[in-house]
Amino acid sequence: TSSVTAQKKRIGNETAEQKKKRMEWWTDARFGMFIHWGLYSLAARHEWVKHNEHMTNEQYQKYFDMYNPDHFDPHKWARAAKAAGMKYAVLTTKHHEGFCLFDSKYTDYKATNTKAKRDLVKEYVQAFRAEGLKVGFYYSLLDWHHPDYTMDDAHPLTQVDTSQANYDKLNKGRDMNKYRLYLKNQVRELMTNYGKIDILWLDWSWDKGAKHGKRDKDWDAVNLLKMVRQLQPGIIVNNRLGLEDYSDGADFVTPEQVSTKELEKYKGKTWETCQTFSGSWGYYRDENTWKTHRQLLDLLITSVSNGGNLILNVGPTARGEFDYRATNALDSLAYWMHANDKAIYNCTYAPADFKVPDNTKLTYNPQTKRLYVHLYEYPANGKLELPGYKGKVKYAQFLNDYSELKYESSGSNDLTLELPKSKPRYDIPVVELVLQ
Ligand code: FHN
Repeated sequence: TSSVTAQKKRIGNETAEQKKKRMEWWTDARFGMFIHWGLYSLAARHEWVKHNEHMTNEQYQKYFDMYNPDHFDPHKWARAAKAAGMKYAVLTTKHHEGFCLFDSKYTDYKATNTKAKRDLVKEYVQAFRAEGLKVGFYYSLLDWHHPDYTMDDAHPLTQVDTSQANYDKLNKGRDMNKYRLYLKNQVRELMTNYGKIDILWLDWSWDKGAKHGKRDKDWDAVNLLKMVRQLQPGIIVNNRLGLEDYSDGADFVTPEQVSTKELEKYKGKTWETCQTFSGSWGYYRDENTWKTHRQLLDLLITSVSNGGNLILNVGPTARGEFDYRATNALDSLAYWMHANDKAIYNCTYAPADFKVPDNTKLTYNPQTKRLYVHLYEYPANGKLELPGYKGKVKYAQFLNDYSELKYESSGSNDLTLELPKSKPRYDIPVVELVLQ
């Protein structure tokens, strides 16, 4: 059938079963940390600051000259991610600004040539592996610094004058073939020089029809992916190379900054939603649109209750630290995950025959046959109605302290769970049901 053909078309001819096995750790992990860190962290007003303020390379050079992350300690980052229950991390090795956090031999625009004089990617890999986390690399396909990257609709220099004449003037002397080779060489370095890499998060390609947008042919995407999979056979790759469907070798789709309601559309696919604590991915000093603890919990629970992953972003400061807002958010997640991580790891959406009780969301562990009822609202009358659950449950408890919860049948097919008057001290407490 066409899906088998498409499957066969996959790079390396991997079968669906083999792909499932390769991705098992990722699917079970459910929760990761995104880290956006670069020269834009000094500007401290969004990782697109070069675009937003139409800066030339010369105008942006001051951040390179000032870059000196004297408080950078990736072990602290790794410990914070681990405590928050994150099982993997993805660090920007190069964002659109073109600055490389790794010691690439193909450019001088790199951290080892700044006052840092360090291969920050190497230290990140070592620290996160030491804490038992899986390591991923984000790599920007776009490059607003490279002299051969031809103009697109996001390049800082095309924002004031979007005429074709300006594009042509700016592109004079630029050779996209040279940039394509640079891109391939750097991805090869990343896939070769840092040991086993678990995730490659490439970013991004325009939708079809964009006037000056770039897609798969610009990146030589199929050959790039072939090289990646040859160098790192177990690696998991996202879907932003501008290729079509899964047959291109992409492993998961990446709904970005979408609402929890929107996440319901992805049930049944292989997906990870990428989200920020605030609006910006890079450190933004004056941003005050920070998600509450409950909003972050809701993102995590809703992702898993629809069979997907959440990767939550931190934008470290130019000194290499998580600021107090990120630390507070991570600490609150750590408190909740310490008690309730069984309702996240190895979980997915509930079997269809379990109705969702009012003001709750469900996650389910198919291996242990445990159903988790996330109490978004705590019933004032101390009773949790479980419609149609009669005969399906053999034990109930709070997950946070394994304290038994009694229940009785309250109608032909329903159960009523007796809850204590005082709500457990979690923003969203979790009831664990052991199924028959
Ligand atoms: O333009 C980037 C953005 O800065 C950020 O890196 C996000 C993360 O998914 N990706 C692009 C926007 O989709």
